[in-house]
Parts: sequence; C-alpha cells; structure tokens
Amino acid sequence: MGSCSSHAAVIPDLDNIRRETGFSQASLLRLYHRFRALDRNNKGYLSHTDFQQIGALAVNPLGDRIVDSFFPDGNHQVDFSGFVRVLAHFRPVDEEDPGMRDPKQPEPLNSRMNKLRFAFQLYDLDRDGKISRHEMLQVLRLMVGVQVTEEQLESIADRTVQEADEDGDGAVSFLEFAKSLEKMNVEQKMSIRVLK
Ligand SMILES: [Ca+2]
Ligand SMILES: [Ca+2]
Repeated sequence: MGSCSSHAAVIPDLDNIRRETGFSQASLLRLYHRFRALDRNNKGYLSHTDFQQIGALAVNPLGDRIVDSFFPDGNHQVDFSGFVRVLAHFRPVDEEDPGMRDPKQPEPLNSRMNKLRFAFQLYDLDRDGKISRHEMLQVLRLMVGVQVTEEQLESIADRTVQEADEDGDGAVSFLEFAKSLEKMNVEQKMSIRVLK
C-alpha cells in the first residue's frame, strides 16, 4: 500500500472528491489510473475522442448520450473530478463503507433519485425538464433494433409516453418518469462496475 499513498498526493482535490462521490481512496486511485490511461497526450483532461476507447460505451446504445453527460454546458474537456462525479452515479449502492457518510451531506450521487435524474437527462435532450414524444422516439430509435419499422417505433413511443403521462400534457416530467419506474430496480440497473 506504500505506493498508493505516494500516488494519492498526485490526485488534485482528493478529499473533496471522496466526500462528493463516495468512492473510497483505493477506488479513486484505480479510476485515476484509468483517467490517465484514457488521456492521450497527457492533456490533464479528457475530450470526446478519449472516450471512444471505452468498449462498454461503444457497445451501449446510449453510449453517445452517456459520453455527452460528461460534457455539460457545451464543455469540450472534463477533468478528473468531473469524470468521477459522472461515474459516481453508476457506483453500486453499498459498495463502499456507508459508515463514512455524514447525514448532513447532500444525497449521495448513487442514490436511486440521482440515478433516475441521470437517466432522465439522457432522454431530455433539450433540458426543458420534460421528455417529449419526439425525445422518447429518438431514444427508442437508438435502443431498438433495425427490425422495427418507423411506424411501430412511433406507436411504442406514443404508448410509453401515454402510460407515464399522468397530467396529460403529452410529455413525461421527471416525477412521472420516476413514478413509471417505481417498480424497476433502478439501483441495480444503473450500477456499472466501472472499475473493471
Ligand atoms: Ca425535453
Ligand atoms: Ca406529463
């Protein structure tokens, strides 16, 4: 473990990142190595193209959307703390020691609510707080195979929106989204072992 402590000093702002993400120091060290390996040319940040090296994202139908979420507000760079803040949403619940958490701190990034918020913004492309029929259709187009016709896709989109749309405004708000997924094990579905 001696080499760990010498590397720990290299990670900028380590204590804050630990508090914010809930990752253990050992996990952060491994992620830091991953970050450095993805960072071609040692820029100190990752660009969109650096993410193309991640196989799990390349095969994920929403991979591009997930990559975009590392670059909010039109940024073209993500530093280490931004990188792990996004990954923290995928951290399995209870992987780390829960005893370390201060109850006065904000909800952990990997809570069910925050996982749902993260998933919601993958759909809500224009960030108006609602998933429109058009946005639903775009996600379905990414996720559903080529065997499905455009017409079928549209009817699936209509049905999915209708089923979740409680106030009848033709779109899915975050609350409607969370409610429609109530019975789904989001904690498990939205947990990816990012360290492997
Ligand atoms: Ca929207
Ligand atoms: Ca609605």
